[in-house]
Amino acid sequence: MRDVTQPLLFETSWEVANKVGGIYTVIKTKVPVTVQEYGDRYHLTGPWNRYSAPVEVEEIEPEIPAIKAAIDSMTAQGIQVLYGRWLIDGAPRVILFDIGSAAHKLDEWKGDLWRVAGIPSPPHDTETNDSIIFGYLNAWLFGEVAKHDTEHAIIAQFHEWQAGVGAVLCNKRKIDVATIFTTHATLLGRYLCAGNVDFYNNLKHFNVDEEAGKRGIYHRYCIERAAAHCVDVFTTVSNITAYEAEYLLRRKPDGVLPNGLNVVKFSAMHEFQNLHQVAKERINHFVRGHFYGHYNFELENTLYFFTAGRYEYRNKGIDMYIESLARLNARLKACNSPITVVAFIITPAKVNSFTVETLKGQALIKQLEDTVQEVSTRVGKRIFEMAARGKEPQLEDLLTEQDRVLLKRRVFSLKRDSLPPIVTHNMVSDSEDPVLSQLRAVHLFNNDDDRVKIVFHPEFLNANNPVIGLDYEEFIRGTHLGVFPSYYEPWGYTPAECTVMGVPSITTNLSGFGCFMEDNIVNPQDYGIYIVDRRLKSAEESMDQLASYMFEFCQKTRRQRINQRNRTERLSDILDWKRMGIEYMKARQCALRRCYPDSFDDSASFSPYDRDEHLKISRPQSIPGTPLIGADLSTYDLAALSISAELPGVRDQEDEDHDLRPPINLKMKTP
Ligand code: U2F
Ligand code: UDP
Ligand code: G6P
Repeated sequence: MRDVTQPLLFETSWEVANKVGGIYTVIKTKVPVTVQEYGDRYHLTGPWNRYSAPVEVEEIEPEIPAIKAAIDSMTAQGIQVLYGRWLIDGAPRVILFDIGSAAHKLDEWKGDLWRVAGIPSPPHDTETNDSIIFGYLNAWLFGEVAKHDTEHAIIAQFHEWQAGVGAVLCNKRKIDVATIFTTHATLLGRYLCAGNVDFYNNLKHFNVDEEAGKRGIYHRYCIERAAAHCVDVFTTVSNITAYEAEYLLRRKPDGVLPNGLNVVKFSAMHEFQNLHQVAKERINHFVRGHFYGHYNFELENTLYFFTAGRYEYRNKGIDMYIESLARLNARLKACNSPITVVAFIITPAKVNSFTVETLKGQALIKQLEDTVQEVSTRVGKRIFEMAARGKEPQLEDLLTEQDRVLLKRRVFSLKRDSLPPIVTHNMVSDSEDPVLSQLRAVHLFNNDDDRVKIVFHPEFLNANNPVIGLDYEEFIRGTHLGVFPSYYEPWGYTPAECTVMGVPSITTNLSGFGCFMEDNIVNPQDYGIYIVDRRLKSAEESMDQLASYMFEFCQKTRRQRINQRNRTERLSDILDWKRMGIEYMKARQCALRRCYPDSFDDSASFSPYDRDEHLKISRPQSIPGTPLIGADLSTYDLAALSISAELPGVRDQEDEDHDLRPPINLKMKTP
């Protein structure tokens, strides 16, 4: 009987040491807590990306005999395998396969996949071909490990359909491993939502095979669905995706594994506020250059909003963001607001390069800055010289004629006939681009009297960028509000990332993150998490709600914004893997019990997903009026009043009133 107390753990994904998308963030940030639990018994398997592996992975010799034997047997048959440490926090061991080195097996494996699982594979879908090879290599590895190590229990967790073939084969070949399949979205969900489909209302009625076929993804869909059905434990990243998977993949997930983050806490509590100020100054610098000639607004009264993510125009809610910005613009104008909003859209589109106008703006502002620097140095010297001679400096003595001319020239060069550009790059298809088309339709052109200005940066940010020279993380810190009104979003890292950096954000009740916050906090809005209702409201009403949230945010004083950032940042703990990782532990336990029932006494009755209690985070103590106000006291279990050090709700120095009561969490009575 295998030892279930010291299992070996394998996690398999196309994004191990290979950045493609959000799953890379999931796996990479989760490593430290998993290594802490499993140590050397933890391995990740992925594709050997020859381009990134040299910087991501340090090659070492495998120490566990069964793993060494498994790799040796594969390399003996010509498969190239890299065994090493992934150079990230936690330094986990990785096993990377060179997919090309097994390409000669592709046809044989495709035939086999059809025979054993009835999964077809058309000839020219490279991504699917790679997934098939990857799946067969994983199954090969696990089969060998299970053969050479009969002492330990083995768990294999597969992420997303690209790793699905391995899960199917473990089942078909009856390899003695406990299996988990975790999907981070469903293929059909993503495709259906991107089209103009009323997805959530029709979820129960789609003819899934037909819809997959119409979109040319039937074979991929087969892999995803087979994987979901072949494993001991099937999971997704949020309740909303679990609901979707139940209908589209026809298996109700056993559990939900929400995505966490590796939260870095500063020892000085207000360090993140200081970082906001520093990063905002850098954005200010960009804005002065970008809006040259029309820079008629006060940066002290300017707020930075942004949306970011992959360019899925409808799924990410960029359409709703733009429409609501137009409404916000109208409202701010109507009330003569002193506030200007600069709204950024950061999403990679097909581009050629920065526009000349964009580069020119930054160059001009730099020139002006240099000139002012030179002139002020000279002025300083003159003041000093005069003062040293006992003469009180007079204003008119300070600027020479030459300085005046120089400054005049610089100021003159800042005049321009055109409006400040909307987009920073030359787009490959300017006239058809959905963002640009909609901005034109709603007339957001960066006119002087517009209170909402737009900057569309159709490329992800990085610090070497000559225009906004900031990393994405630094950029987020400098902004005031992240806006992510997604229609299809299994989790949504972007608002979660804002939260841990203390930046308030707007999300929706169609995103995994939004639902998670709604589930865990009594009133998320108090903590700077605004949730737009896209489920029960019409699109029109949702846009109005979004515009109202943004408008309300514009009414806040600086002090209120600082206060709100503190509250937002306090939510970090609930997004930390130290807490979120617990759901992964439950899934593994469940898989072990289902795979090796004889090793457990209580397997039949055990269910890790029975939650006996569900604590919500109460309203912040600084909100006048605790959750008791207006609440029906009879629904609370007052005997269970508990003081918690772990959950937020803790007051902060910056909070406006000076109520120093400890945080109280009310447990709901079980009905
Ligand atoms: C789901 O997201 P996915 O991983 O399926 O989304 P992808 O299209 O694969 O990846 C988006 C990622 O691409 C990255 C960026 C994102 O993490 O960091 N990226 C980049 O860094 N640079 C580029 O030039 C292009 C892309 C799901 F839809 C989400 O809701 C979940 O949060 C996620 C994780 O569970 O899985
Ligand atoms: N992101 C980035 N650079 C940018 C903008 C976004 O690296 O300039 C990243 C961001 O940090 C986040 C990811 O893109 O991790 C988006 O993930 P999300 O879960 O929101 O959506 P997904 O793209 O995975 O569907
Ligand atoms: C941080 C800094 C403060 C600064 C404030 C600006 O809190 O620590 O010094 O005044 O940010 O906030 P704002 O919301 O106006 O960017």
